[in-house]
Amino acid sequence: MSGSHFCGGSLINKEWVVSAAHCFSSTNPNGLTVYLGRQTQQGSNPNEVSRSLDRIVLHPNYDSDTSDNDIAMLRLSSPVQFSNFIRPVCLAASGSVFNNGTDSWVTGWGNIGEGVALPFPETLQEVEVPVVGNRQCNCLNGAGTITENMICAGLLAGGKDSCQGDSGGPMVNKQQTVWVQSGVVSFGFGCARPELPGVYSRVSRYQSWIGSQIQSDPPGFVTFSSPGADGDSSHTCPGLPPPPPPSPDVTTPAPTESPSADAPVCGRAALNTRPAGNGSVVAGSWPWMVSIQWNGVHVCGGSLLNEEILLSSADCFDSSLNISGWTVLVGPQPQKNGPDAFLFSLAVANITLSNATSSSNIAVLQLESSVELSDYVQSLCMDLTDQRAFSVGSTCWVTGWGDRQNNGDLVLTEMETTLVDCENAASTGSICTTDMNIQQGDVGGPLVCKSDQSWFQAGIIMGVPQRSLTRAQNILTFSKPSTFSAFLRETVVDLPSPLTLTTAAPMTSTVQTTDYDDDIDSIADNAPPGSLSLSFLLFMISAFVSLCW
Ligand code: 4AZ
Repeated sequence: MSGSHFCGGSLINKEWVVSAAHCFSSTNPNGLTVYLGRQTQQGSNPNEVSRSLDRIVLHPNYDSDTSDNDIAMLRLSSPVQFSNFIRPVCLAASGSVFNNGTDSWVTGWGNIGEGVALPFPETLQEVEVPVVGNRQCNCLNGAGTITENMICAGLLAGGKDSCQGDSGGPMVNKQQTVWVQSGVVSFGFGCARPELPGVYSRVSRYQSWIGSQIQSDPPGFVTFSSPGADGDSSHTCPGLPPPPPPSPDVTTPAPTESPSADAPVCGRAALNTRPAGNGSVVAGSWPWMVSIQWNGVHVCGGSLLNEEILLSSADCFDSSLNISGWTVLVGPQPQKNGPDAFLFSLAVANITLSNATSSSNIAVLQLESSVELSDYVQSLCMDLTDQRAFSVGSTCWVTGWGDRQNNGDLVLTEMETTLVDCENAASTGSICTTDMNIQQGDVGGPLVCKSDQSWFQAGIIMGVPQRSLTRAQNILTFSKPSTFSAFLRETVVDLPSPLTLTTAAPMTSTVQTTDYDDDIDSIADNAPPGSLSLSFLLFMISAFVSLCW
């Protein structure tokens, strides 16, 4: 800003930079410049490119009092060309694990000691620091200061740290040949003091948010996995609840266990033991299914997208009805009836309908409060970019409370089906299956398919199918969630990610080791003064990467 460095940042694709929210006093991008390929703040930088900004996006839940969610995204005024000096970093995917002691590197142009500016010519500094587990970091910094959205690093002896002016810059960890960003420099009590590790925003918590801001050229998300058990889980501290009892067998964690503190993930159905026959359902098989009820009577199905938002069909909702009459029942217990048939009943805070003109519409319901995720309550994954490409011949499932000889009882049933060609030029945005007995009570519910261990919503039941008298075999048509991707990204900001290895877009199929053509850009951010007193997944990398290093 005005020719002065104020914060760091990291390039994540050709036009987006990640930085810290506290670096920006407003979202006005005017007057800021980002420098890429820069080494020194003074003198010449032959490999440098600069860009102005056209957008600053602060995390919607950034809390300047607690520094929770201290992350921002900056969109460059135009894309930069990559070079040997300018290249995007990979980002830690949701579900990444950084055990206590994980080797990390932080870079920046901040102070080299408390109140000690980086001397001329202000060359970029690097420091190597180990991760300090969240329990221990909370203990050291004061119980309650470190949230799940933060990750700490530093030496107990002090002497190495980030500092004022380093804010917004990256903390990275090398996994095989790939550098993965785990943190964004956020805060600390002083710099490099003994027993006060630096605090970073935990990048893996923001995969959905970051993805939701970027329309094309997705950044490279990579799951970082620390080997072995995390020593931090047994760290004891007076102000903290006691650590959980040790797992009976660390080599085979129970399948019901959450993968890491970086969850939630979507599409997990730990109790779904396919294959099973068509018919009534075992509890927990379809943990995202919700029953949407008007005055206590089931009207439509729906699918949970996160702890407080669900998806259904707009056909289920009439704007003349008072919202207080709707309830959503979550956590179906199919073998039970009556009041015990669901784990939770929640009121509806908001119903938002999409406004597509070329197709029927979907409804997004916001619940009055969040539900607690468990084996019986999970969110379903959404493939908003059609990257999963569920192909003709795949086996998928429809679940719902349609009346299929249930004598009026509310029974969740499941129907296996096969994806078929839609056979209709007007079917873009649709996905089709062989015939099933879909009833009014099923409308709003999902067509689900499994991909890479996770369940995805491949289609939405928009209405009761019209029976064709001219065809021997009916083909059922469902709307694809991707048809409504813009609407869903806007109304459901936090879409959890599947527990897979990466979500990077397949751009090229091999790791590039040769030079790229150049491209550049620059970044700037404004923050409090700071600086560094710095002193097996390879196969998937080859499958997905070219994009980050
Ligand atoms: C700062 O003021 C700052 N030791 C950044 C990082 C750290 C301390 C202060 C971590 O921007």
